Amino acid sequence: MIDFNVAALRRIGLTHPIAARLAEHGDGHGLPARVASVHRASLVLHDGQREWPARPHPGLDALPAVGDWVLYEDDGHGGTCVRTLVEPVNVLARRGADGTRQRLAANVDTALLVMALDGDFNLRRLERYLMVARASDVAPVVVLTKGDLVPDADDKAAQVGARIPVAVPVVRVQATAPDAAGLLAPWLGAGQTLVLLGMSGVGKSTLTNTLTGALQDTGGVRGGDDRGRHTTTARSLHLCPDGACVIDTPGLRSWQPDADEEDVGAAFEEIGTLAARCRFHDCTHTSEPGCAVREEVDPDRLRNFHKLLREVRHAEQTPLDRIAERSKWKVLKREFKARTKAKG
Ligand SMILES: Nc1nc2c(ncn2[C@@H]2O[C@H](COP(=O)(O)OP(=O)(O)OP(=O)(O)O)[C@@H](O)[C@H]2O)c(=O)[nH]1
Ligand SMILES: [Mg+2]
Ligand SMILES: [Zn+2]
Repeated sequence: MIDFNVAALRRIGLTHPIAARLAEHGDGHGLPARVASVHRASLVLHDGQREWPARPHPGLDALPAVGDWVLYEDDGHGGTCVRTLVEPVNVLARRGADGTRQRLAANVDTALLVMALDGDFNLRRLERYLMVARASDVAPVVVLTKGDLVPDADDKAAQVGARIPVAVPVVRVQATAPDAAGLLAPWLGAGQTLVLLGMSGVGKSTLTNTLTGALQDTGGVRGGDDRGRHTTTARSLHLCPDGACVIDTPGLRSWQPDADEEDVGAAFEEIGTLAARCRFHDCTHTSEPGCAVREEVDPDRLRNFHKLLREVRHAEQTPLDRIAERSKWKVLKREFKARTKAKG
């Protein structure tokens, strides 16, 4: 069995399931560490005592993400090589434009979904983030920042409360103010791992600095609009004084969810429940009479539900399915053309 310093690894978020998985790698090859940051193809590891660079072995199935647990070895040239990726408890991921899965962060307990109450405010996007957290089995907490900058902060916060499931906690912070740590204390217990997700400029790095004492760059916001400048360029893990780990991430420009229909259903649970009261058992909640969903659910939320459902159905198709579908369309189009020609 691998010999490891449990006390030091706890400091960087070692949990029981991960300790058990580390113990299973009993062949004595490699020492455990956590991925503290990822820069293109190079990694920074942390073992609870020190941080140092490493490179992933080309034979790894997937490039480790920040938060992953790995086993490392000396590469024989004075460097460190990561040969084993310990199976994570959960992974936050997204799909690239080509359908490939990109791992964003692993072994996370809580996702702080950060949204600013200024121009960044967007309930549909928040619903999308909530669905991804749900799909990855990560507990979401909505964090609303920049309330100090706008006159209608209370009104917007109330809209959030009215729109998302009551079970999801919503916390309002000023990311620069020290009391942010107190407001988020329920999720900052020792050994907890949190990830901050949200658009560029909403205050993720500012909040990371406030919670951990880190000195990460934070951005000014471009004049004219409220969009950030993409100040943060890599995902990185930081330690809080009370023992939690916080992963800061760059703002996501687009987030194609790595989710399926079931995840959408789970994130919009009340729609499934209400559907039992629709007049038609196969009601699509679009135009049918006697639809209980349309009666109860915010119309914009329902539109977003349908949109996300379409998206995941599309993403679920493998590239081969897509090719088959495209050629089917081509055939139909050709037939259609032939028919209109025949008519004319
Ligand atoms: N007044 C006020 N300013 C804030 C708040 N949160 C963040 N800011 C400011 O907003 C700007 C952007 O904050 P960052 O922390 O860099 O944003 P980010 O989410 O890390 O952005 P990216 O790294 O680009 O993804 C900085 O100038 C912060 O000082 C807040 O709650 N109130
Ligand atoms: Mg940042
Ligand atoms: Zn219906």
